[in-house]
Amino acid sequence: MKTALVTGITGQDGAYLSQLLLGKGYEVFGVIRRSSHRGVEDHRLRWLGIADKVTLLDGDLADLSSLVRIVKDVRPDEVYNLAAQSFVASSWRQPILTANITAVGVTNILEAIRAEQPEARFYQASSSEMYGLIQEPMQSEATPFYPRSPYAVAKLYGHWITVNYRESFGMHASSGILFNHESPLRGVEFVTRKVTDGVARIKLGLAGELRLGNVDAKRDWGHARDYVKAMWLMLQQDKPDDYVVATGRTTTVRDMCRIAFDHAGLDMERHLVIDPAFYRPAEVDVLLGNPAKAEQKLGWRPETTLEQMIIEMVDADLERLRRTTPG
Ligand code: NDP
Ligand code: GDR
Repeated sequence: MKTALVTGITGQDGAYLSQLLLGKGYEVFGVIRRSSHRGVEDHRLRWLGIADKVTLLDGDLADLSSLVRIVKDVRPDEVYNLAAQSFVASSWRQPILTANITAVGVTNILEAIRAEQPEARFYQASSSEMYGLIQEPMQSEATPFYPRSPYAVAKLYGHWITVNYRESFGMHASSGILFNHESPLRGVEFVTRKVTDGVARIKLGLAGELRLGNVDAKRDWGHARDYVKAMWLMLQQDKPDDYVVATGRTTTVRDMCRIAFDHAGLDMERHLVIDPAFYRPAEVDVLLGNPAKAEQKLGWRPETTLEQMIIEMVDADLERLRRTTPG
């Protein structure tokens, strides 16, 4: 039986990845912060019915000693580093925390592996946000980076330290440059889930409007359930490498939003309010990934369309609100 260690196991990707690994017969361990409210924070694992099938261990990406102890105890075959301060908008308000976790935290987990289990295979959750002010219409592994937020700057450090440990120490360290991926387990602060939750609330008479920022921004959106498969595939390769994971289709926030309103039978123009409070100090206007390398080398392909995903998310939010709203 193979053993996997997942940081960020209480997040969206951590939950889907754990489900995938358990299905493949792995023993799964996760790092959980003391500050996480376990009952609440493991709700994603419960939602997938796997909360009692994984082992959660106290640790923090900012605390090297906790990571050394965990790697020593677990002796993982594979380590997936998904933990981060992952919300771009918060990174301007908490730039130093973002750097400590999303950037330096990557070196902490790499050092723990190097010290205790150097043969473990390592996955780093890199991001399309690293492209930022891109110069090319489609971004691939060869596209230069130009980060536009403290989050993206921190992810760029995490990306390059992963490449550096691979080249310096011969570690099996791979980096997935993942474009936006969503699901019913997405945090409600991110735009797709904010939209599907908001549309469900309007449909049920719990809210009258949905306030968004820049609806002209374009993103390449896929489903998290599909994207965690690419993470696993990267660690099954003989050689570590970096891969773009994307759908190859980009859509405005406005058009994504329209899918949700249409599915609920609501008129978007009556409920959508543009609120400058949600504008960012610097924006990434458009992202569009070229997943050709992942398709050729990993045999990976996205399986869910944007329409299918948004409909799944609206239905899940309707179901959740009907269940939890009194009366
Ligand atoms: P989430 O925000 O849903 O999850 C983040 C996880 O990190 C949570 O489990 C959180 O724990 C944990 N975490 C935060 N700070 C610490 C810390 N100091 N020590 C230990 N754990 C910590 O993110 P996603 O699942 O969406 O994303 C997973 C990774 O992929 C992130 O690194 C993200 O930046 C990156 N990424 C995501 C993309 C996407 O579209 N989803 C695209 C590209 C990259 P807690 O529950 O305690 O808050
Ligand atoms: P992003 O995701 O910043 O791309 O980072 P998010 O869903 O937050 O924003 C996407 C785009 O929508 C615009 N937008 C709004 N965003 C939010 N959150 N709320 C709003 O009200 C709103 N209105 C418009 C944003 O300006 C932006 O252009 C996500 C995270 O998961 C990162 O961790 C990950 O690395 C990247 O995706 C790839």
